[in-house]
Amino acid sequence: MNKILTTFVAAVALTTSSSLFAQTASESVMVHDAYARAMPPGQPNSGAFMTFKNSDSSAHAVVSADSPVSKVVELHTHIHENGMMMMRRIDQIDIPANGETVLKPGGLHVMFIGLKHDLKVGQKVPVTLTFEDGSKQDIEAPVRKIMMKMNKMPGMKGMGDMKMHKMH
Ligand SMILES: [Cu+2]
Repeated sequence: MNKILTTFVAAVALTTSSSLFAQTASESVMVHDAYARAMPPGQPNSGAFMTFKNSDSSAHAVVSADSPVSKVVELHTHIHENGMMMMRRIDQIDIPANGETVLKPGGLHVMFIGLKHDLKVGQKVPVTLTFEDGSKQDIEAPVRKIMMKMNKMPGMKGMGDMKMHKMH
């Protein structure tokens, strides 16, 4: 019995000290420069942006995001279609091996749909990211004002929808 225990302890020590054992995706991916977009009062939707840095020799992916700030949270990208810029829901955001993926306005983003309250500068939006292996990472995205040349993007469909859904 004692010998079995000793062997077990030795095996655990070996396992934890061995770099051969793969880390979870959430341990391999660092999240930098997270921020959420401040929106005028009454806007139902917003988004968060950040940079994922993967220190692993395997690719990883964020497969979902959650936040108490809105009813629904989705992973989105922007696509150009017939000269229009439109948002599309995607199943996952890939982060290449030893590489990075940047979420930014006009590109990949975490979409908050049905905000439960206005996002004001200075607030912090908690976001839980779930990776492809089921591991999770909690981050906080400070709310920032983002200047976008919306008037120069006539086909910014998502933004048009946001205005139509004004609540007051
Ligand atoms: Cu979106």
